[in-house]
Amino acid sequence: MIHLQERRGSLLVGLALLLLATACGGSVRSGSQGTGSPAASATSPSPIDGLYFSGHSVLRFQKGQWKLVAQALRMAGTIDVTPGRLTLSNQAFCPNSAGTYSWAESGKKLTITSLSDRCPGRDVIVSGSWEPISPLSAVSKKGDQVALDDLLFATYQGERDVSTKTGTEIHVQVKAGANGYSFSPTVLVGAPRQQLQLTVLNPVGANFESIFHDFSVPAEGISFDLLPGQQRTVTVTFPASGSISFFCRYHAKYGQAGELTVAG
Ligand SMILES: [Cu+2]
Repeated sequence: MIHLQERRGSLLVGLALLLLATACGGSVRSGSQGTGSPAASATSPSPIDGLYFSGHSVLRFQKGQWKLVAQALRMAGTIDVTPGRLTLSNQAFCPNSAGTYSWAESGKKLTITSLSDRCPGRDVIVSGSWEPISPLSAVSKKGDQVALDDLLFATYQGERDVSTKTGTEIHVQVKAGANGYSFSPTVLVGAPRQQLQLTVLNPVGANFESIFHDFSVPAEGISFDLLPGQQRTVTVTFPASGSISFFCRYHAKYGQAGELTVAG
């Protein structure tokens, strides 16, 4: 179920991460990066505005802004789009290094090709074929690959309203078949600032592959491994509004991610 293309994508992303870290003279941070200072004109929609998925990364163009999430790497800045030409600029890592690309649409597929980019490694991640991906929504179905609020991607396995509960259980699992890596459920819906005793279980049995996983909530400093059959209970706190993501740090690149979200 781990396709060759996914492995190649992971290697490319890893290489780009290394290049970017080297260029910046520091480590690659997992936190959200600034979006720079958008120009006054950088607020209008472009013909390629939308959410795209490469198989390992999610890219969003929206009203003059771009944001790309590839595993732990988050990049964002402003875009200028003209027919066939795309310019990325004002990225926090590379504030003075614009990248110029050509773009073409075929059906719903967007192909981006690097022409010139002085930000080392960025062209490796941005260039290629991008398919549309839907954001997580009320119409998401089990098995769908969806983009979470923070642009991690996840294989959706349902949501659970825990707003009146003190605790619940979630599985970090690999089921046989395509898109087998997931959390079940993928979304926990709670009340603002609610605390929840969350038991994370790595299930074993005929329907699951027995491998070890991790449970990470970077926003809350949580990260621990789980051997097959092991479980651990941890207190998580819902945000005041919106969502925070959790994922398995080993398999987020295969869609093993989810979110704690506050309704409304
Ligand atoms: Cu995992």
